[in-house]
Amino acid sequence: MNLTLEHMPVRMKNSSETIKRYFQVLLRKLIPVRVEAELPKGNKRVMMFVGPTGVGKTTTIAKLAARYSYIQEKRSKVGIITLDTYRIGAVEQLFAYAKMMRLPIEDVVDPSDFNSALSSLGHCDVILIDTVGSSQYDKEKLIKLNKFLQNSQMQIDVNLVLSAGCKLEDLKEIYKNFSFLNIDTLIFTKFDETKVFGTIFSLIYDTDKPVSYFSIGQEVPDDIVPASSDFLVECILEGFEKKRGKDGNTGE
Ligand SMILES: Nc1nc2c(ncn2[C@@H]2O[C@H](COP(=O)(O)OP(=O)(O)OP(=O)(O)O)[C@@H](O)[C@H]2O)c(=O)[nH]1
Ligand SMILES: [Mg+2]
Repeated sequence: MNLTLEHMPVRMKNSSETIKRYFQVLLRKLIPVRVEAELPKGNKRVMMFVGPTGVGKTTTIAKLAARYSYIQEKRSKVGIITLDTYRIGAVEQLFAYAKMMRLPIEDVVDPSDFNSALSSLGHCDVILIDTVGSSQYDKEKLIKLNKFLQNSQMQIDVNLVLSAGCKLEDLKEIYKNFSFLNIDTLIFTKFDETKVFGTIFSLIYDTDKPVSYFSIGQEVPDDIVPASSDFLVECILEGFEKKRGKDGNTGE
């Protein structure tokens, strides 16, 4: 951007509005976005959420479960599966959300039981699968996760969940080490905890993986927006806080 500014005609450089518009037009075309209405592989949405610890996988699932089953005009039958049976309290977190929303939920410990859980939610249009958070360097956990995917009789859409505040070097390492799971789309969380959005932009641009959602706070179900390049570019140019003030908090 600095280089572009240097070479810009003086007449353009004098107007901050013109500069902003110039970069908006330029940047918005550079990153791939997955439109929400587009169904992932297969006829249903069977979405698995993977990623490092504490990035907001479970919270994102709770938001999307509400979004797909109650908020969107076209209401879908939603079911939930959790593979995060490893830690004390993890299953209860998602069971509590499912109970509140009256949605069916299954927990699966062993990869060989995964298909029967998928079958028992066969009547659902959308199945959201939570997984245990894993360091990108914890090979054992990642291999176990892959066993679930390999055992599955259904096509699974793999969503890599990443925190917006993470350093670019770490984001790249996380992407690299999770990519053997065949990532379909990226989700970024914690927009409210950073002021720097160029890192996210760079990762989406470098990996050329479409981004599908942005999580913009802790509130379930409100703090999630379908990704758009306009929204991200505006966060880069103006910051998230300012945007929140201007448009309410959705940016939609
Ligand atoms: N500020 C902010 N907090 C968030 C956002 N999304 C999730 N959180 C919070 O981050 C914390 C961790 O969220 P979880 O959904 O449990 O994260 P997780 O990825 O499932 O964590 P593990 O299962 O432990 O790997 C909770 O306190 C959430 O409320 C967000 O967009 N912004
Ligand atoms: Mg979790």
